[in-house]
Amino acid sequence: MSGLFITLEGPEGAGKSTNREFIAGRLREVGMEVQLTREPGGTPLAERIRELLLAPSEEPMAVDTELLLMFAARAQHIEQVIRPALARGAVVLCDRFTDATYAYQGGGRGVPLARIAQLEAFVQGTLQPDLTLIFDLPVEVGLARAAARGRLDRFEQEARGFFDAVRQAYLARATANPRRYQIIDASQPLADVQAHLNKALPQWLELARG
Ligand code: T5A
Repeated sequence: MSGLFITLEGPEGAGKSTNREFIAGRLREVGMEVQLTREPGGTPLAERIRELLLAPSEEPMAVDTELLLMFAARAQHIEQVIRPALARGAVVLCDRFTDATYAYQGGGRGVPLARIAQLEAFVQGTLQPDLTLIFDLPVEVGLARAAARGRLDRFEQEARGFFDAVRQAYLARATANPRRYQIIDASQPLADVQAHLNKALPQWLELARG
């Protein structure tokens, strides 16, 4: 594979979607082909799985069901979108990927990390992001931003402690592998976040290309 696989991560309302567009713009300006995508989702079938995952429902979703649906959607997304885009040399810019599973299902729901690692190996083989940007901010700031948009999805309805655990899980992964992760202070005004991205992006891309 000759492309570059970049993932955007972080707790709720961190600004991933907003900054995904910004980063895509910068990369296209320098002539790169960018495949914008997201998880759960990214293909019509995976987007249907996303709907199942996010819709509030009277029947509680078992933790293992949630975990397996995340990886089912991911398997479809990898085969239909991610691998073909990387094979043609594109930059894949993906809003959430397996780090979110470690953070939400691992940190938030308490799924043993070894179980997630088994599914990760099964579904991804050796596929891993080259660069992961973690948009980090205090939980209450992110939840306020998400709430300002209106109706909350199934995850956004979780208790505060869940999101604290999600945030800590992301930070622990970044600390354990500083080469792949860059942490961005997403509590700053958007203009400051984007000025930082603009400045640091060329250097991060160079690092990611190894
Ligand atoms: N999930 C996902 C799992 O549990 N396991 C997994 O394996 C995967 C892949 C859906 C959910 O699925 C879970 C995690 C999620 O709960 P999602 O829809 O991608 O995933 O996640 P959300 O976090 O819900 O997406 P959001 O849209 O809420 O967050 P974003 O994309 O980080 O934030 P964004 O860009 O939409 O911004 C939110 C608001 O804040 C404003 C924006 O204008 C927008 O209104 N904003 C700022 N305001 C002030 N200052 C800034 N710096 C701002 N940046 C953005």
